[in-house]
Amino acid sequence: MKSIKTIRLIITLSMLMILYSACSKSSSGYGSGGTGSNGVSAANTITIKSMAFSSSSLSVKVGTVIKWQNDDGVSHSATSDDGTSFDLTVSAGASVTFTCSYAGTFPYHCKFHPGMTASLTVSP
Ligand SMILES: [Cu+2]
Repeated sequence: MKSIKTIRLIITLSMLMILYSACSKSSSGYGSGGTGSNGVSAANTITIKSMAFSSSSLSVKVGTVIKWQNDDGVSHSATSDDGTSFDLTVSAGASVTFTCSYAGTFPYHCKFHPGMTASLTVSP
């Protein structure tokens, strides 16, 4: 039983890696160690607090590392509306950094709370 679960997990992870092949998720922290910046500037950090993304509209250049920081007590996600560009779960109190490898405008939402929406614009 345990091995089936493990295999399922591996398959799920493989699928996620395929999904994320265009853009790359680089790390996630499980934040007891304070608010480490991971080298990401405040300007490129999107804070999730009180069920909202702030800022709700971020513009960066290709190759910029951005970070979603979840200051709420529940998990959120940053999920691109196109369903393919990114789908990052950000656990309560944790952060996820992300490097987008191509230009575009990416409206996104939280898949757990569809009322939470924002937009990421990546320019060449
Ligand atoms: Cu949410």
